[in-house]
Amino acid sequence: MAFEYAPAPESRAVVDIAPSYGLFIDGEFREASDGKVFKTVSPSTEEVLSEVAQASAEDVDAAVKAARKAFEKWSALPGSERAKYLFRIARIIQERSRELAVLETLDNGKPIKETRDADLPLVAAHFFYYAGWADKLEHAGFGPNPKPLGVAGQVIPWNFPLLMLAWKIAPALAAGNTVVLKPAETTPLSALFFADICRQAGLPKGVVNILTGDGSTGAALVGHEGVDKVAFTGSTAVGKQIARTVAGTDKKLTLELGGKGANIVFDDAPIDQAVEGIVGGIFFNQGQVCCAGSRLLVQESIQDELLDALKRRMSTLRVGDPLDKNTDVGAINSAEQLARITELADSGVAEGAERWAPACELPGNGYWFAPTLFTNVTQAHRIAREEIFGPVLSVLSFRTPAEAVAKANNSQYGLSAGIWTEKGSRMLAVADKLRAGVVWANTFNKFDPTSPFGGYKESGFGREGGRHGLEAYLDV
Ligand code: TAP
Repeated sequence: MAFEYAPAPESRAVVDIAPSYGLFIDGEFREASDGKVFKTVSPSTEEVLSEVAQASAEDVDAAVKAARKAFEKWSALPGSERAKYLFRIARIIQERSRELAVLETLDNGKPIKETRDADLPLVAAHFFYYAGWADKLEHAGFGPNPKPLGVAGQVIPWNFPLLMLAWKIAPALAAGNTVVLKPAETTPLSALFFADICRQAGLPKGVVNILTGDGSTGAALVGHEGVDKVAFTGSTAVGKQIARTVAGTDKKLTLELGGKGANIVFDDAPIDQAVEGIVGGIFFNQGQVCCAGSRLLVQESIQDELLDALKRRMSTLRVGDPLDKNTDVGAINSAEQLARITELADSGVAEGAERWAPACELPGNGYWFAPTLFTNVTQAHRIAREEIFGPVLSVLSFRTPAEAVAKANNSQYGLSAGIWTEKGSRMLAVADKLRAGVVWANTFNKFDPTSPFGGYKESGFGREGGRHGLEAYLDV
């Protein structure tokens, strides 16, 4: 199994995809204990990319045991030695970023422009950043002698497969933990490629284990008694289930869940800049972003002008082949996700909102949804309350800053928000009142490994990124 050479069609000749992949346990690729496999398809063509092992509870046990064994030596290494491995991994990611970008685009459906210019540089940056912390943990503000927790069980979603892996694995290893990670069922390939990078970097066996599988694999991992720390990113429903599993044990838990971010545009905002921010906020990664700016709150006096400009800009978005460097909006990750988006968008029409989308031809095969805008939206509408996780923007208006804050905070979620205004004082005053873990001002969807990320309310708890991100992996 593993990364044997497989001839690839011209369009994706940059990366070799083997016909089948095993689980990465204790530094080796191996078949699932019961021989089960599943297929991973390209959401833009529905072509089967590869067949991947489906980890059983027995495999989870083997991976956790391998991680436990590796923990003894890994945690005892001087931080400066762990840093060397992380720096090496970061450099290999940079060297192989073309392959990784194409692989991620094939398996996820997101535009190559994004994997190349956003995902991959951020992935490498996270490993570089946490490599820098590995020998400075006693200066991180958590006391003189912070200790790693042990084995981290990590479950990640499909929207940023490799970036979510980096958010989870880089701080865990820097802090001296070992890892068992389960990627999402629809996007297993870049995590397996990463396993190969771990081997290339000479990372000791068992420090990183990758288990492909479905929700049952995730549940077995989270519930395994040998896991000391659970880190989960995904839906609020599964997050709640995991919190129940972990309750009453001594496992440490961080949850990064859904969102319904408000992007607030005041009447003094630079309109063109705001339009770019709104488009990036909701159409980046087809809107399949937990911190997407999926609710546009616009001050009433500029609503018509802003919506005209926004519709003009949306009409220029290129939807289609994600491997085409000019594509702005790629494929939806799966048929299931497309069905969820379609159902919620239809509910918007049924509840009386007005739907608009630019004329655009969608490819025949694959899973596609045109960039869509809803006006006449009320706060009671499902499209204003529920996370759509797709390229669908709900527009609401407000008259005063107080009304904007009240509407922005009227959500079960509290992950992200954006403010567009020329006034610095208004930026600070509004940001202070927003119950959102991240507030961007005159920009949106900007990420940096040095800054903590996480939510309030049903968006979860704990912070990833920055110095705060270390705390989740240390006994402090
Ligand atoms: P989830 O079901 O939450 O999937 C996230 C991860 O958890 C995947 O690896 C999944 O495995 C795994 N998982 C599923 N059930 C589990 C369980 N009982 N115990 C442990 N792990 C489990 O998300 P989804 O179904 O892909 O998407 C559903 C909705 O969640 C989306 O429409 C979106 O609203 C939201 N979502 C939010 C985020 C973020 S970043 N906040 C990310 C993805 C999705 P499988 O992939 O094999 O099912």
